[in-house]
Formats: sequence, structure tokens, C-alpha cells
Amino acid sequence: MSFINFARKEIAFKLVYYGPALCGKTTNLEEIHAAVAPDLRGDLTMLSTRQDRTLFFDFLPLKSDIIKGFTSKFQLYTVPGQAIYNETRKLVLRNVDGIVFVADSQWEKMEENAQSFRNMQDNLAEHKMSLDDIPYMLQFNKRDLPTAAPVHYIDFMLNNGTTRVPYVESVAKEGVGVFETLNLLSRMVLAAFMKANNMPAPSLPDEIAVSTSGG
Ligand SMILES: Nc1nc2c(ncn2[C@@H]2O[C@H](COP(=O)(O)OP(=O)(O)O)[C@@H](O)[C@H]2O)c(=O)[nH]1
Ligand SMILES: [Mg+2]
Repeated sequence: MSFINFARKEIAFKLVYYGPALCGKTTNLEEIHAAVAPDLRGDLTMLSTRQDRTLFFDFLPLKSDIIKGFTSKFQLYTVPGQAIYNETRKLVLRNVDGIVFVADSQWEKMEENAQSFRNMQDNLAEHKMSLDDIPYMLQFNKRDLPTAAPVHYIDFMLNNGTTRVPYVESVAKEGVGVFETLNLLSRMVLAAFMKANNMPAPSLPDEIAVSTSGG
């Protein structure tokens, strides 16, 4: 649920990167953090173990002036992928405004992808939310690996809800597809926000959350 502060003229949106362990969620946030000008982003908070695995969540705040008269804040979160951290995952999904499900493209990760996707649906249901009501999209990551399954196969596995959602192919560790994903999800979230608040459908530029042109 987006949070509007009229006194400070701020709107905050919570975006969550969900997916199985080691699919590349933290890498997405690292790439964004590295590419965005410091005045448009806060610090990347990572709570990791030595094996580089997210323990609780990663958090990256971004700013944008896309809605006239307001500062839009996008709060990017990841979830810990390992099965035992389900309570944390549930907590991170509270009041979420938009979700990108990051799939690991490798054949041997397909069952983990499917399990994580079901787990996300279950956890949303516990918050009385559903993918039918929340802007969400897919990211097929690790497209660089020779063991990557074809896109149409992953799409067939994961994109079978009541409405089909967009996907982006990525190589997150090389920054490929990372901003495409972020900008697309931001557009979807803003469009949903404007619709819910009876604001005219926006004519949004391609780049929303942040500029990818460097500057
Ligand atoms: N080959 C390849 N490795 C990746 C890619 N994205 C991330 N990784 C690697 O996968 C591992 C897990 O990534 P991480 O972002 O920590 O996964 P998380 O558990 O989802 O947060 C790290 O070693 C990353 O460098 C990618 O697109 N291709
Ligand atoms: Mg992580």
C-alpha cells in the first residue's frame, strides 16, 4: 500500500524482489546502487552472512520526481531465499506495492523457482493479498549460463496466472536487464497508483525510477 505524506509531499512505494536463494536478487540491488547518482539514492543496506546470502533482507531507497509536486520514493527490498526464513519473507511482503519475481534460468533451478513462486502466493494470501491485485512481473536471470532453459519454457512454468505478466531477460551480474526491470515495475506501480486515486492515466517516460543515462 503506497504511503502518501501530504505535508512533506512524498509518496512511498515498496517494491520487492522475490525468488529462490541465489537467483540474483541482491545483485540487482547492487547494480542499481552502483549506477544511480548518490543524491537520488540512499545507502544499500545488506544483512548477509559470509557466504553472501541474504539473512533478512536488502534495502535500497531511491527518489524520483515523476509525479508532479511530489517526491516519489521507491523502496527496494529483497527477501532471503532459503526455505527456513519464511517468517522474514512474509514480513517483507507487508504493504508491498509491486513485485518482481526473479527466476534463476538454470534447468536445475526450475523446481526451486516453482516452489518459491508458490511460497510467494501463499505468503501474499496470508496478508489477504493476491497477485491479481498487485502489479508484478518476472525477471529471467542468468541468461548467460549455458545451462539456462529456454525463455518460453520458464514463461510456461511461471507465467500462468489469470493474466499474463511481462518478463525481462537479464544477466544481473553484468547489469543487463536490471534497469529495464526496475523501470517497467515502477511504471506498473505508478499506473496502478494513479488508477486507484482516480488520477488521469499518466503518459510516463521510459525511465521512471531513475535515469540510466548517468547524470
Ligand atoms: N552467471 C550469472 N551469475 C549471476 C547472475 N546474477 C547473479 N549471479 C551470481 O549468483 C550468485 C547469487 O547472487 P545473489 O544476488 O546473492 O542472489 P540472491 O540470493 O537472490 O540475493 C552470486 O554469485 C552472483 O554473482 C547472472 O546473471 N549470471
Ligand atoms: Mg540476497
